[in-house]
Amino acid sequence: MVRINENYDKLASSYLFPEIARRTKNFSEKNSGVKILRLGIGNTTEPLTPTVIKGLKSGVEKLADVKTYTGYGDEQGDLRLRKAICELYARLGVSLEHDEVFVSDGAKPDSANIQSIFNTASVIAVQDPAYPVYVDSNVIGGHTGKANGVVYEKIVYMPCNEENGFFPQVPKEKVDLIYLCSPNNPTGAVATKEQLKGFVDYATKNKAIIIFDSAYSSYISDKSLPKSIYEISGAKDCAIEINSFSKSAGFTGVRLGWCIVPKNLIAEDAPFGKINSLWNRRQTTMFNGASNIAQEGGLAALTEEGLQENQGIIEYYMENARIIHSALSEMGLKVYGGINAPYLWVKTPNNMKSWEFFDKMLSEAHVVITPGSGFGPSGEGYFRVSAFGHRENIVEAVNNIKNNLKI
Ligand code: PL4
Repeated sequence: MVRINENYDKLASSYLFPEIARRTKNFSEKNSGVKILRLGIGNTTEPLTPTVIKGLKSGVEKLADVKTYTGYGDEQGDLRLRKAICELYARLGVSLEHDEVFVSDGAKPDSANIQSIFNTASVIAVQDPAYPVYVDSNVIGGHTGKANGVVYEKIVYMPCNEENGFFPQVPKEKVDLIYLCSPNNPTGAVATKEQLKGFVDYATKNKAIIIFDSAYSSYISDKSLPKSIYEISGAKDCAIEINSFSKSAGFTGVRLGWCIVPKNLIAEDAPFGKINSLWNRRQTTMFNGASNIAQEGGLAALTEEGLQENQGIIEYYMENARIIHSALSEMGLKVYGGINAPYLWVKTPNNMKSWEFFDKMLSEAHVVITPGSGFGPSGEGYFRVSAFGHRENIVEAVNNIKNNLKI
């Protein structure tokens, strides 16, 4: 008799974002005609830039001609794109080889799948709060024990709170796989070089590996802050980095990302090159390469013109962040993030529970936010506001909050 993967039954709750969608739909059905403004999911709204559109179109046109048509490409990605990604890192002073770059269909699948190349006995550490994919994928992959209330056995939660500026201390115990995200979803905090160095030193000492999610690195404007963990010396020996075109170039629907797996990485039973070859084996077996059209768009996004145009869109979203930041602060709320990141992390008024506040915000201001507790136990009592959105919707949402939210 066939049996299911019982790890799915360990999952403590439904995936955060569909749950938000379910509650919003429910409200909408009961309040027809009410305009709902969505600052919940971090979803891009502004059109792709002319250079990117030109790149995508050239990808389509190549497919229309027998001389330039391509079918399956390399599972690891188009060599031109892998080299362009290496050049992007070279601007940060980071030297990578193209076979350390794996092009993918986004940071979410990579951050969910990467656990599969590590032993199920590995002890996982996550920032708390964190993008829920890290925890849920490890639950499904059998790396955790069962849920104990809102936490899972065998996961080490590294609290990120006001006291530590929303960046954790290195774990006291020995852990094997450490997920870090900077700029952080959901808190908007950005790790300094010194903070990352602490984790690189810990990983080196404990033969641990850091999974560094830098999906929002292009939102860092403070030049002293690292955009890649490889800016820290020693990181190529102990860190995998995941990034994406979703937030840097508006590819949330186009789908394109990458994962850097340095050959230098080692594990207890994996000498030089082995972890890189395991990820290569995983990808060649379970992934058939990113869309060739999307990759032409990605190549265009990484040209000088593409980068410059997208910088304009990033600044547009960051102006949204400033508008939200100043409005919520003026209301007396405690607002964090939103300076080098497109998310604002806000303390709920009167210590309200996150989901309770979600319902209040929706019913009084008709604005969808993301409840902090959906990102982990330390997120309780906070909510996240996304700065992605058309300016007029952001302004309308902020006015609704100022005029109608009773706090
Ligand atoms: C909604 C830290 C958003 N349905 O688009 P990708 O796959 O290249 O990147 C996904 C991703 C990866 N890493 C981090 C992220 O924050 C995200 C996107 N997160 C959010 O609102 O938190 C979109 C979420 C999507 C989901 O379920 O993940």
